[in-house]
Amino acid sequence: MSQEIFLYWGSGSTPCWRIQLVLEEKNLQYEQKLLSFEKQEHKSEEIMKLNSRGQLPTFKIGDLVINESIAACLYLEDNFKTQGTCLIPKESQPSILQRTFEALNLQKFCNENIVYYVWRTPIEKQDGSLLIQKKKDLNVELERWENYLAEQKTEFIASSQFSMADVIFFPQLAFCVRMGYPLESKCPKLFKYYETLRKRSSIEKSWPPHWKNTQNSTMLSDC
Ligand SMILES: N[C@@H](CCC(=O)N[C@@H](CS)C(=O)NCC(=O)O)C(=O)O
Repeated sequence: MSQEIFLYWGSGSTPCWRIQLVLEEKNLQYEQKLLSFEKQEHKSEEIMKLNSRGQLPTFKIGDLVINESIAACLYLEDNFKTQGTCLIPKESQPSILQRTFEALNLQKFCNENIVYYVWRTPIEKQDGSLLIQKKKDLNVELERWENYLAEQKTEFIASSQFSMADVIFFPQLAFCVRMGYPLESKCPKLFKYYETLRKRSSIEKSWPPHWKNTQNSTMLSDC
């Protein structure tokens, strides 16, 4: 199967990072274009033609356009199963699929509940007690994942090998750290997981470029 693969992506976008990770793990050749959210490049005509939501990732493989990140990741896994890392080995399929979709809870509790709320609400209109509750909810969610690692006794989030669940979960965890979450003190097992995986080649290669030379936020540092 040799089809042209093209990824439009934005730095720091966890859905974009998922697809980059699968492409790297599968050693696939692909063309890419890094777009700026700040400059609204995701709303350009070039993107809107392919993705009416004007969102990144916008992803093409051959004549197919698959813009939902998890759909694109599953498609790539299915079509390049034997190339590079097998991300959903049959024997661990149930736990991998469970954790793959379950990881979206972290996106909800971190990005949607807190980060977008803070970014989009003028500071004088932010509800302090609501924010405290949202941070408590995030703590509960991360504690759940901390316990999974303790119970499973695996190095990775769903099985003994790097899998699709890590592809979806890791970028989201890294985003929490980027936003200032005190992972080391609150979730030592997750911190060890984070430290181990950040050295993985696919993750190093696709690390959000603007995270390399700018400081982490402190938004979640009081969680
Ligand atoms: N469900 C989509 C979500 C994609 C998404 O929300 N992308 C964000 C960046 S992380 C975006 O493009 N936001 C700009 C906008 O919605 O206008 C996926 O997983 O691929």
